[in-house]
Amino acid sequence: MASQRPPNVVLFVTDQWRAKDTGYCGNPVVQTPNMDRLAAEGAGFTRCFVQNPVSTPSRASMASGWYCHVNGHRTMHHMLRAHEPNMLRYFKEAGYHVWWGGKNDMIAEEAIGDSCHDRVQGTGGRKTVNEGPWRPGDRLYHTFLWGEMPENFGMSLGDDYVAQQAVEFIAHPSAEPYFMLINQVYPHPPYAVSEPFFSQYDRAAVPLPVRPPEGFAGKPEILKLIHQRMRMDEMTEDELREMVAVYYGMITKVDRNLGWILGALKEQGAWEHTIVAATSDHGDFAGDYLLAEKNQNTFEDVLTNVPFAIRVPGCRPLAAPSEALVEMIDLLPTLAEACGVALGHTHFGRSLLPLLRAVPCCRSCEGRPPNIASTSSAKAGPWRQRCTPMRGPTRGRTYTGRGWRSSANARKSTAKR
Ligand SMILES: [Ca+2]
Repeated sequence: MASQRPPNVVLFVTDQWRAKDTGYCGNPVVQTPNMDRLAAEGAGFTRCFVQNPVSTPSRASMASGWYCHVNGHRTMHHMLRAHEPNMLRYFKEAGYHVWWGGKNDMIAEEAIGDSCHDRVQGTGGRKTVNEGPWRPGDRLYHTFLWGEMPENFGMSLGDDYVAQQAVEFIAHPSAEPYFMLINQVYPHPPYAVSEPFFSQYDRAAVPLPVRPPEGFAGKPEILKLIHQRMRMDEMTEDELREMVAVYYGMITKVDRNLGWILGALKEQGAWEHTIVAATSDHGDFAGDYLLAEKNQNTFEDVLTNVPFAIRVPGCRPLAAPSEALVEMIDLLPTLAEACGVALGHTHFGRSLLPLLRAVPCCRSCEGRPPNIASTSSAKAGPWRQRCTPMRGPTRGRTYTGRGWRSSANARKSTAKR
């Protein structure tokens, strides 16, 4: 019956966009009208944290609901394999048409065929490598600050191609409900963007990056060493502002592409039966602590706190952005619950639907503000101890790392490790 048709899902994932440089999170300078609109029409979270500051561990966690250490997804080289659970395959096996555009960094080659129907990758334009203005030995060579690029800049063209292909699919969708993963590379460094985004921001109006503590006291030694190698302390104030302004331009460009997707869903009449979520796999230093890019296993907030907005049809918009602590591993159980997709493995995320529906998330929350959640992160807020975590499925098969078991035994086994 048509009324029982599950909603479509559109998941828009950028690369290296941090929460502090998002309009709805309170940044008064950067222009992110489409992310802000999604947050206003649904829910925007200001304290969403990813599980790792680099792509593959973060994306593997997003797709599996596992923390990085659960099954060895700690580095860029260990993607989700065929015997491991992943978000795309769950939806495919549930009858969804799965469209996946853009970069991977998530699912091993052996499992891609089982995880999607359509695989669209960005093409065209010049290649990124060696397009920068600096050569080895130049003072700014390691800073990733490239500045203005031509319109046919490869990274930029690839994003646009994927977003336009997504728009095309939305205009000519599958007969089945669809699940779209739209990956974008921006605002991943190099800090490089074409007009009009390059000149969009007044260099005098963007904030100066946060300075590191004296001697990097209290910070991992590796950050100080990377800082020295990047020669970031040789950058002038004008160059640091230039880095921020270009990074903002890249953010506004990828937000423009999100706008294409939101517009297509509304134009095609799909808005009211499509869940839309937009986020990033991790953040970026963008000059903070006199660092650029990101670094594995350094958990600064600028790297782990990402924008996250989601709209679920039928849920009323939140009155304001939510300060609830949420994690990227919460995405899988949220989408699964909203779409009636059963998850058959032990995972560590928690559905956000109670927050989106503005109802108490557990008995302990009764009478509390509805946008307060509990999670297991060190960033837990004041309500952490008040909420009883309701993690993972309590029935069906459970994945233990050694295979599938019935849930009761498996949960006991997992707990011992
Ligand atoms: Ca990334």
